[in-house]
Amino acid sequence: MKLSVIIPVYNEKDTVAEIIRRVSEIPLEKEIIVVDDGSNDGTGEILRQFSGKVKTIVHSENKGKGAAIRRALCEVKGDIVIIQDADLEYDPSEYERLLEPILSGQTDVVYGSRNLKGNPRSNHAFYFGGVLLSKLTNLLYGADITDEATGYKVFKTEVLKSLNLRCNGFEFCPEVTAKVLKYGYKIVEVPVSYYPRGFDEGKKICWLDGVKAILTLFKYRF
Ligand SMILES: Nc1nc2c(ncn2[C@@H]2O[C@H](COP(=O)(O)OP(=O)(O)O)[C@@H](O)[C@H]2O)c(=O)[nH]1
Ligand SMILES: [Mg+2]
Repeated sequence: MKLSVIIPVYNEKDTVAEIIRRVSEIPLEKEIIVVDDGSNDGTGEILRQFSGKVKTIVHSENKGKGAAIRRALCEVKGDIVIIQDADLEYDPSEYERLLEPILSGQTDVVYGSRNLKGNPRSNHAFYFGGVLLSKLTNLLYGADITDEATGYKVFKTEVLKSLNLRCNGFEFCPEVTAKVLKYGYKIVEVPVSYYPRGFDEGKKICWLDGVKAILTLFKYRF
């Protein structure tokens, strides 16, 4: 079993080297695919230090997280894909637990839920926005998940490739969730740790992405 770690990156000069180091240390057979999505803060220079160790794809201009993941997916050679954000909000030492339900044949899709253990919360808007998105997902798709917007999403490669993803931005999450459920796959959640960062630390997602997420969940339902 080979794991493909996709890391979408946009202007993360303070954290990208550390997250690549942490992912590299995980004792699993894996490839790391980084997509530098038009960064202009020096992230590109940092990534050059890792040439040979990670596969780096460079977008000359910023296209969005969804576009970056779709581009990386064309290069994936592993059997299982995990999406890894380039900040330090999630902890790669939890990969083994995240992979277990797929490796044991229980499911094809795993989400790491931040709400199944006592994690610090990001600000109220993010936290309650996330709860709302999860409840709406459950209502529209008959699912039973607690963290739709989690960064830790794990898929059998063939499943992710079959979803025909179209989105460019942060709608990646609701699009992938909607299609996975619509096509009848079960999402198994595993509790994960969460170390929320603020806008001053480079967080890019904003309230408008929450509105787009709601619209995206409706769009693929009907
Ligand atoms: N490729 C790409 N990645 C992005 C973009 N915006 C944010 N990201 C990455 O997506 C991840 C999550 O971003 P973040 O702002 O922390 O949002 P959150 O973790 O989903 O709340 C980080 O790794 C960012 O570098 C973008 O425009 N393009
Ligand atoms: Mg983040």
